[in-house]
Amino acid sequence: MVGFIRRALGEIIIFFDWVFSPHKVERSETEQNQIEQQLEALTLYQFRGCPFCIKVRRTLKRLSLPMQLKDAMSDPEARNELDIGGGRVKVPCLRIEEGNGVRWMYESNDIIAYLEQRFPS
Ligand SMILES: N[C@@H](CCC(=O)N[C@@H](CS)C(=O)NCC(=O)O)C(=O)O
Repeated sequence: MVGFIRRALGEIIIFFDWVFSPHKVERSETEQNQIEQQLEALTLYQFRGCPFCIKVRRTLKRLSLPMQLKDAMSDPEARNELDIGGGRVKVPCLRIEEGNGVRWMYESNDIIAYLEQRFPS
């Protein structure tokens, strides 16, 4: 029953997210291509109906960041990667490949602050 209510709420939030979709930042083609190259080092682990994940996905949309998304609810491989790599199955989590390793960033507000600072609008 709790699961059903949670899923229903998730669908309602997804609907409102779709209705009130954020405006996208516009960049020159060159600038956008450079950003998309940098995005190859980033992956967002998330659940479709999780409100914190929807908040981060809205930021991705607003900042025009077509990042790879992995659904850690429906994709067992993604769930396992998150569990082993990040240390727990909690979403959203941003996987950041850096020069000397991989960083797993939890907490939607931290992820949003990181994206806004790295890809300013
Ligand atoms: N404060 C966290 C909350 C994230 C959160 O509660 N996510 C839920 C899904 S909506 C989750 O992953 N729960 C599993 C857990 O906490 O182990 C954020 O803002 O990212």
